[in-house]
Amino acid sequence: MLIIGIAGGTGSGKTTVVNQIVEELKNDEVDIISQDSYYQDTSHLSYEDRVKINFDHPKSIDFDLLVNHLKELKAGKSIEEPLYSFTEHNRTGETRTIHPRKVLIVEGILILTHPDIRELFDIKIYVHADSDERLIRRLKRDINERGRDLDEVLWRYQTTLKPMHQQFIEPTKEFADIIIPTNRYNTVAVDIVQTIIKDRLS
Ligand code: UZR
Ligand code: MG
Repeated sequence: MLIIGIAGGTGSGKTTVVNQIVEELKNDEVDIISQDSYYQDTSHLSYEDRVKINFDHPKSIDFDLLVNHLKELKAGKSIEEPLYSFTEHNRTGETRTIHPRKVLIVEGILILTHPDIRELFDIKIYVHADSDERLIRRLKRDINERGRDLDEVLWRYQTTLKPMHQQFIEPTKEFADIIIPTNRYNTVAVDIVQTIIKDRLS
């Protein structure tokens, strides 16, 4: 199994890159695991306390569970991925069965911060977009898809997203094998990744 880790700040275009990579593969050849599914279980907290969690800090992620799951998959076993609710800021209690595949993609802002997880990746990718581009995309997404307002998004960006990005996310660029720029539409970088995948699979 080939495990590809894809990191990059919020709004950097990780989802787009993942979709482009997956496009060339058959459904039963690939699966995608999102870091979002591995936020810590916060069932013991009230909703008011869960909202205050810093979701951009590495300690908000249950890396132990993610490491275990990746090891199980590598050993040819299936796992139960916890499903997460962004409105409840908690696990839903439901899971999705993930079977071992030829290619597994793991994506998330903090995915390259953890040494054990980096070890498990065969290819490490960092998706880069300028911070103004990322803020524009984040604003549009949170307002259009997550029901937040302008002031709230900007406040979160300045007080949490930007400092956490600078402290924890941006520094992981040095661990990347490939850095994909997404300020503009880019097909060459994805072509290169697809070539590597085909080469490894054949
Ligand atoms: P991407 N996030 C939420 O908004 N709510 C949650 O319950 C859990 C996470 C956000 C998180 C982070 N920060 O910036 C973003 N906040 O999801 C990462 N606040 O997702 O890489 O798709 O932007
Ligand atoms: Mg995303």
